[in-house]
Amino acid sequence: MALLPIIHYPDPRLHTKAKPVAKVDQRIQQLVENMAETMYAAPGIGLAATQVDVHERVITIDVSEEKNTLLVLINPEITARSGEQECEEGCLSVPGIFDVVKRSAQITVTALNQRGERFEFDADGILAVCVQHEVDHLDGRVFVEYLSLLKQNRIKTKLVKRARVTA
Ligand code: K1U
Ligand code: ZN
Repeated sequence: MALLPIIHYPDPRLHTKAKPVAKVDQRIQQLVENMAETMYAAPGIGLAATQVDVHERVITIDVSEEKNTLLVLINPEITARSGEQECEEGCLSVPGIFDVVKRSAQITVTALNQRGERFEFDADGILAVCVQHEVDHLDGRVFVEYLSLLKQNRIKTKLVKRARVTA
């Protein structure tokens, strides 16, 4: 297992649209293991492959208190949405920035698991928020893009300055 470096906003690689996984093989299983280790170490409740500069449609999520319920989504599709909810979000690619985003309240998701088997589930609450946030990453979208342009520019300036100081 290995910890993977996480790309930080405003790195343009975060805007790459990830390609579907053609085959869930040993390489993808290794990627899933490394992503899970990276997510737990961060710590985070989700991670999309885009954030570790792998542009394939793979997500890891664990919203459990005990951090013992890993959810792996390969080629996820949100097939139904209803309602609205507002939730404060953070992002491992936008460290130290938290803001409220409006998203669907209930979703239905279909995906492959780490064995390549298709499954479907309904989600609400923080799980629904996290799935939508991570699928956005696979589509090259970062949560700050839901905020005003003024806020986006302030966040960009702050993170670029911080990156210069820590370089
Ligand atoms: O995709 C990511 O960058 C991970 C992100 C997921 C997320 C958080 C909140 C709302 C929507 C999506 C994070 O995990 S940020 C860190 C975080 O929220 C957290 C970390 C430790 C414990 C609890 C939460
Ligand atoms: Zn994120």
